[in-house]
Amino acid sequence: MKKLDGMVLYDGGRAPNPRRVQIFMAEKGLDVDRIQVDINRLEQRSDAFTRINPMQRLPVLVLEDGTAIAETVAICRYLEELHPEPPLMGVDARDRALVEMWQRRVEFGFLMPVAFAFRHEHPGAAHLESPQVAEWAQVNRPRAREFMEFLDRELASRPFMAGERFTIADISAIVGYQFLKPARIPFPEDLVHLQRWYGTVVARPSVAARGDG
Ligand SMILES: N[C@@H](CCC(=O)N[C@@H](CS)C(=O)NCC(=O)O)C(=O)O
Repeated sequence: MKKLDGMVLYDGGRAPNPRRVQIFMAEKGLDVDRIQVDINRLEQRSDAFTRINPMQRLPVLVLEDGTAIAETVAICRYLEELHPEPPLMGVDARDRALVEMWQRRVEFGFLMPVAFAFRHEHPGAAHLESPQVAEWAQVNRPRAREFMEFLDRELASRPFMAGERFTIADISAIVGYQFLKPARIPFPEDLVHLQRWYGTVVARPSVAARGDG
């Protein structure tokens, strides 16, 4: 593990976006000092944290000069530029565009509907999402399922979301997949290509990595 000096990651345990950065860093063999922010106790809404990220969301990477980088993909982009190996965001102009395309498709087409299904109906998310609109959760469950069917068709002809190589698009899809249960969306056991993909990626040591010790 290579330790990133002078930076602090405000981490959020097992929540999906903090998990994306945890997996991304583990894939690159990077470690960093972390401060755990307890989302369930709404520590992200404290005055102290709001000064770091006015959006009150995690994760956030704070650099030595005090610059606060929020937004998961922005953090990953920064780390990718500092530590390009192994590449997780593409290797040339064409590949970077395709990885970005799939990362965005997965984030907006899969991760978001799964998150909406959780946040708008799960009693454990009531303190995070106010008001909770149960109908919005119900609208998003079939959308998540339809997107998984789309991914299943795509994965019939390639091993990973964006092609032949594991990338950030797979990381976003993994956290979405692992959030199906709390979102009360059935596992897509009938989607054989998606299941094959998941069986491969879940075996990667990075997926078991935790940022909270
Ligand atoms: N667009 C942001 C979203 C970050 C986000 O929503 N993080 C969640 C944890 S997965 C959070 O901090 N939730 C706190 C809250 O809802 O109050 C990103 O990509 O990092």
